[in-house]
Amino acid sequence: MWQLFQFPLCPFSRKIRLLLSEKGIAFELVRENPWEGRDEFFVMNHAGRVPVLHEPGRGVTLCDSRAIAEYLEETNDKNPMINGTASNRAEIRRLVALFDESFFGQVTGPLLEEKMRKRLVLRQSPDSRALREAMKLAHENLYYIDWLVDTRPWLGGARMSLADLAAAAQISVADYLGGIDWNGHEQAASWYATFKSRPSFSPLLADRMESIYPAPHYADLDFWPPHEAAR
Ligand SMILES: N[C@@H](CCC(=O)N[C@@H](CS)C(=O)NCC(=O)O)C(=O)O
Repeated sequence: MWQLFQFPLCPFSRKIRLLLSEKGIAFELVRENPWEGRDEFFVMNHAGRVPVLHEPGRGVTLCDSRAIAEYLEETNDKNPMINGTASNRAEIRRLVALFDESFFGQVTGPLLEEKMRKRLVLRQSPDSRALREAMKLAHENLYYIDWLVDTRPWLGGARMSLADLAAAAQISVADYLGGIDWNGHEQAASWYATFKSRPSFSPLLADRMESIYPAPHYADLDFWPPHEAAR
């Protein structure tokens, strides 16, 4: 069986978890904290990063979430996630790059640094200015998702695709860390609510990172519209 080396708040690993589930591919999670720099892990992935997808029986080791996603698409026909015409597929890949690079660089990465790495690894307090900046940039990214949802059924086009999985993976981590304010983002929130209720998503919502507690609405399927009491 496939083994996915990951830790609960890694958005790139979450994207692969969603993809494996949507494709109905069996896998087990193996906990890896890349910051511990385990020698055996560096042998698997010279970059020392998760996710790594490993099949011990066949001796296959795949590194980097985009390489892994392409491999799974090429080797499994069920539920294609880089789908449609060549232009559609280019659009899906553009959005995956946008969420993996810009959203991660502006929002998820800084939130993980301030709220997870500083706490668990560096034993430092978060920098409130960096947190405010990440939340401000989260709003700007959510405005773009609002626009995408207004113009097409799914983020990448007519069908659900890897673009949705990449976006939902990043947002779910940012949301866990309290970095998402859904107010003013009705379209993005309704897209995320639909996504949140998919069976592939429930293991992510149940997952917890030790010592780091999720925002109160994180696992709530009815988080939108906000309840009266929470307004
Ligand atoms: N481009 C890589 C990024 C993976 C990545 O940045 N993983 C982070 C955790 S979310 C990591 O392992 N960081 C450890 C490090 O950079 O040393 C991918 O898509 O897989």
